[in-house]
Amino acid sequence: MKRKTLTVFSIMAVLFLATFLGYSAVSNGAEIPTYPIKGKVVNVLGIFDNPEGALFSMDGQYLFISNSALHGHPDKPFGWVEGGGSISKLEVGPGGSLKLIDRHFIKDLTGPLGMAVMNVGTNKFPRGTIFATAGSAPMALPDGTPITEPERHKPKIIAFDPGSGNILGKICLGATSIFAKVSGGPLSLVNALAFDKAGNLYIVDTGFGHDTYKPAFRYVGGTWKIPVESIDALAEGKPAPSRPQFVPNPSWPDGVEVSPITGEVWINTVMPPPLEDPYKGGMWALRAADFEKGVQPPPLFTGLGRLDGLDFTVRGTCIQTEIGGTPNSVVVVPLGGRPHKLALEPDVELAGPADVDIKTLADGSYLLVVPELTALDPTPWDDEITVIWLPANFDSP
Ligand SMILES: [Ca+2]
Ligand SMILES: [Ca+2]
Ligand SMILES: [Ca+2]
Repeated sequence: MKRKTLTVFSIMAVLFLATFLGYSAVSNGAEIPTYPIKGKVVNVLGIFDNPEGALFSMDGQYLFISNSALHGHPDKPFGWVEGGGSISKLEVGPGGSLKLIDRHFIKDLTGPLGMAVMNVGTNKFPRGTIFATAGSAPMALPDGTPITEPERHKPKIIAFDPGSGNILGKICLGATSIFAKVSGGPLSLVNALAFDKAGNLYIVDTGFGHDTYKPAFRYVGGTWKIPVESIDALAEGKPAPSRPQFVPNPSWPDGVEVSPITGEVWINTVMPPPLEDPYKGGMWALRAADFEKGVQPPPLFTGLGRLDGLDFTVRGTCIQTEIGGTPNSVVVVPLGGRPHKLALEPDVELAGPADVDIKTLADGSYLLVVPELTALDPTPWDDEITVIWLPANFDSP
């Protein structure tokens, strides 16, 4: 199985290598126990371009993969190719088999990353509409040249019909948006999305790349909550009936997901080298009161390395990825429990595990999809996703 050597989210390969050695003692998680149940690798599909996000449709019949389209020049600064990204649509078969429907189902995006399914309908968006992040910093030309004009920075959320691919609306997160008024600057690297049961939308902004622009814009990273009653108005460029709420997090948050059991909004941090994260890869659980106050509670866990996307099983087990380890890993946090590493069978190497998604099968077992961002890999359209099957007793071994 072909695997890549440079797999991570770094500004420059040299900085990465210099920093990597220093972090590995923390992030390889020697002290993190192995989860008692293994994940069975049932499919590896290498037809993507730096896949960052995976998302099943609401009915589980289709899988969407965001091709983040990093440029492939390790000697140049990290950057998403402006307009080079896309979202692929696949049909999900029995046992985790996948059939490509359309590699460029949604196209001409810049740095599409995390996605989420809207689970309640609004006037504008039917239930099942897919929301995806786009327009993130730092941007580059296909040859890796950084894009430095701030007016080209257009962070946004797009909403599309999973059947037709029609774009149903966009929420602007840029310099003229309500978000910039609330936090003090536009969103920078819009990394992941999640909905809670009521349909409120959560966004994490990693806060990486804003200083590529000349001049750099003012930036404050963290977690956003868009109240459900404001989604349609924001997508129509109208004043929101309820303002977006913001909880700053200076530690480069990457993933967000809502626990189906506790309703807590979990986020994690990725610590992109050479930046310093005081928590060295932390996890937080935010509640409604935290968003009302705009203050982050103490972390649940720290020192987990460079965490990327996360998801929950329907029974409340959190599954996330760690993208800076030797090797990279999948991290399991049982409901009310401590982090563990997931052993895989066969023991494949993950080439940059990013924003995962989980589908529950009819017998209660799960399919976990791990897209593998292969940063600064010079060959597009051969990057992999790995599909992992987890048995029905996975949550209660
Ligand atoms: Ca991510
Ligand atoms: Ca996710
Ligand atoms: Ca490649």
